[in-house]
Amino acid sequence: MADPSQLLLPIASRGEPILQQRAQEVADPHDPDIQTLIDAMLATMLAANGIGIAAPQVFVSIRIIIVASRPNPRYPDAPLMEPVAMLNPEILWQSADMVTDWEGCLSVPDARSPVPRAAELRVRYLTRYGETVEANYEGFVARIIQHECDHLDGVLFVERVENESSIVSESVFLKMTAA
Ligand code: K3U
Ligand code: ZN
Repeated sequence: MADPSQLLLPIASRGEPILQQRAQEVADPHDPDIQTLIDAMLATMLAANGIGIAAPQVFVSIRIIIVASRPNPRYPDAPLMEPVAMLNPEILWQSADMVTDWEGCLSVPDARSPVPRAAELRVRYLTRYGETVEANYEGFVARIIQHECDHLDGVLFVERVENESSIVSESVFLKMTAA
């Protein structure tokens, strides 16, 4: 078995041009390079304590995201799910109903902000095995999907905030959200 530490990839930080570009479609999910990339994205996300990741964040401009909700202090009721790799995800529908809640990003260290997102959505994607899936999501998982799909279109969460002054450091975020 490969050493998992060999799969860790560098994470692009805000300012890298790749984070501002539209990523290309995956042509062939069965390509061994695509399978290796998915495994490396998963290992990198877990090592960074993330709950999602998009390929441009690891310097690959291709349309793959991983969504991996789990309960956490800010979202204790978030569903625990096996990480799902979504290839060429398309948001087919999203609710007009918006919810504003806190987000962070592995590519924007030490920044948190409330971000308005659609409460529900329907997404179509290819699995890593090449099967087409359509599914509805709501709440925190819908938020992660929108955040990660934005990365595929070169958009960071800080560009979605309603008021720049609402962007705060991790330490201020922890104080503001302490019970
Ligand atoms: O905000 C983060 C977090 C981690 C564990 C529990 C709760 C929150 C870390 S940042 C994160 O995981 C991003 C992943 C990124 F940067 F690759 F896109 C995903 C995300 C976090 C919060 C809201 C929406 C999306
Ligand atoms: Zn992000």
